[in-house]
Amino acid sequence: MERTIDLASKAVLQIAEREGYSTIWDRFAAQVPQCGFGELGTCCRICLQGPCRIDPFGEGAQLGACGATADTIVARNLGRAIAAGTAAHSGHAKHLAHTLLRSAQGQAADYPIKDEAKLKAVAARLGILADGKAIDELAKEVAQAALADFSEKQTPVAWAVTNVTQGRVETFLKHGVVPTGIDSAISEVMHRTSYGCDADPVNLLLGGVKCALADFAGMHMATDLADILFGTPKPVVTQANLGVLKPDAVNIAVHGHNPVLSDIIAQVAHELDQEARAAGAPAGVNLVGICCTGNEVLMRHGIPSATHSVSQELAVLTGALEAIVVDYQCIMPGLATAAECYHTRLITTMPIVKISGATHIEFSEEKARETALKIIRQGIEAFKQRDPKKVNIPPHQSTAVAGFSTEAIVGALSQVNAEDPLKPLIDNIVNGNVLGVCLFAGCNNVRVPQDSGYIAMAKELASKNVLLLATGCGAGAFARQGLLTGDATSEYAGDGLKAVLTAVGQAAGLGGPLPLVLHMGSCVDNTRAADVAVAVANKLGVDLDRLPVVASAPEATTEKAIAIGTWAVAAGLPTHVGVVPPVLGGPTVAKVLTEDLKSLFGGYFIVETDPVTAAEKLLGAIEERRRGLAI
Ligand code: BF8
Ligand code: SF4
Repeated sequence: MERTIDLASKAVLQIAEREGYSTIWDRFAAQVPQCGFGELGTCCRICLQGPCRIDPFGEGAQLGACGATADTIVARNLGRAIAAGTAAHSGHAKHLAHTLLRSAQGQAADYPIKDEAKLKAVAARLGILADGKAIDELAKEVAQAALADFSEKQTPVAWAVTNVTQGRVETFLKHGVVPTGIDSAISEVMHRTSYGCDADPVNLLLGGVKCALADFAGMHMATDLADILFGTPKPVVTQANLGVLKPDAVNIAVHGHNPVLSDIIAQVAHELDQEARAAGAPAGVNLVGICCTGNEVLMRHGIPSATHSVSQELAVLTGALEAIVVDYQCIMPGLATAAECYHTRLITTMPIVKISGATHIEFSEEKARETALKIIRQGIEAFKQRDPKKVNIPPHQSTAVAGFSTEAIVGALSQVNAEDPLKPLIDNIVNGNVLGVCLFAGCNNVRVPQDSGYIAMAKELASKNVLLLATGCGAGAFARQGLLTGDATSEYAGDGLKAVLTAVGQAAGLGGPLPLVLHMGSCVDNTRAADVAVAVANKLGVDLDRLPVVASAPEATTEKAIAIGTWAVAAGLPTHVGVVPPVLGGPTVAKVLTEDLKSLFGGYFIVETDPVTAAEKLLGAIEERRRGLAI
């Protein structure tokens, strides 16, 4: 199977092959064929009597030792994946809530409140009165409200129910899936899936939905608090792909998720340009991003994106990366092995993420600047050990226009209609210039030729006038492949979509169309897309499950992606997954996810590995929604 469609990745993979370095693709090949029970989701290791496995052909065991059915095992495994994804996203949010609290209490001088307007907007949404309060006092109350959302309480998780339509809240209440604490929702899944508890697959799945709504809350909180502390993104122009590494600079990559580390590094990196020059790098320090923390600094500072997800090791294999600085999530342990072959320093920074072979420099908000400078100096030191003969930076890079927060999109639309910014979007959806909206989210996956799913689907949907939004490593794929540009709009958009993107782009002063795909940020920023949908639904006076809005994760990988997909379905969206999740061994579970959830929430999963067929199925879902609205 082809490994990637990305030219830069192909070039570096050739070097890896020549030099005998293994990458994720080689290690994956060594795993094939993978365990059929695991692929179907019917392996249970929940108690010490296991592993128990259910024979998919009906000839061997049909029950686990305790009597658990295939559906129970599959539903429990899925629930635990959602809980893990929720723990990751909301752990990130909790971290930011503590940072905001410290900032408000004067204990984190490097983290001033950057966006007071966002702070006030979030406070207002939570019902916290701003009148006459000092900014720090308001920030403290918002941080405390955020932290209060984690524990079990009498009231729903505020970040879950204040960010959706009233209709959704009623639907969630009706089905008993409103979380009353983010951590307690995770804990409840762990409890109900433990030995000898919930054995009803549908009840288990509803428990998973409740946890996924806690995931939505945590993600939204992470975005809100990051905007308050670091600023709400505005359109920026930058570059993407491995070609952003510079032969004559100290190249430092930030990788992981939380801007609490990467934003400070972005703020101070150029203070050490002189030291880098003195070490022999005339171009100074060159900061680049990988994965979602890369998206965070790309959105707010225009820091170029080197790569994402499945190809992260390739940044090291260019031989030109001095340091790769990580916080948490999606950091492959294989990076340490790759770094050993070069002068690259892998630097871990969080107490919960240490990697054998890495250097650990613990990061704390109290000493943020100081630690950031120390980390950059590690890169400068490493530069002195760089072997010029091993440097192979592929020449590929693409221009990428990013920074489309909800506020930035509404801002661009308000240049067309200042009184009623959403009206131009809604009018164009109604008249069919814009057939519908598709949010692309999620990762790259070693099972799919890198970027191929995203690009094939986007071209197909855009040609049929579907407005495209993207986040996470999906946005990274579009950035690398040149789809975050006005030129891509001219080349691939259908006539209706092209006219709309051109009119808005010109009104917003871009001198040409908006990009074919609007980059809304990191994975937690999927909630920005949800905000746009909620605003449109409220304006139209219909609920989310009636909008011609769909979601797709063509190359999903992580437990976080499973949690996101589940809340997207609960929010009412037809949601495509391009990688078969481990649920097929549970026929009831598979049917509930792809069919029955529709009658409960309006949304449902579409599992389809062929991108063109997947695009056709999403177009069908959009058409069905349009017929429902009689447009
Ligand atoms: O949170 S898209 S591989 S980096 S999980 Fe990870 Fe997937 Fe990338 Fe960001 Ni999201
Ligand atoms: Fe087997 Fe039941 Fe234990 Fe799972 S919980 S490992 S199915 S005995």
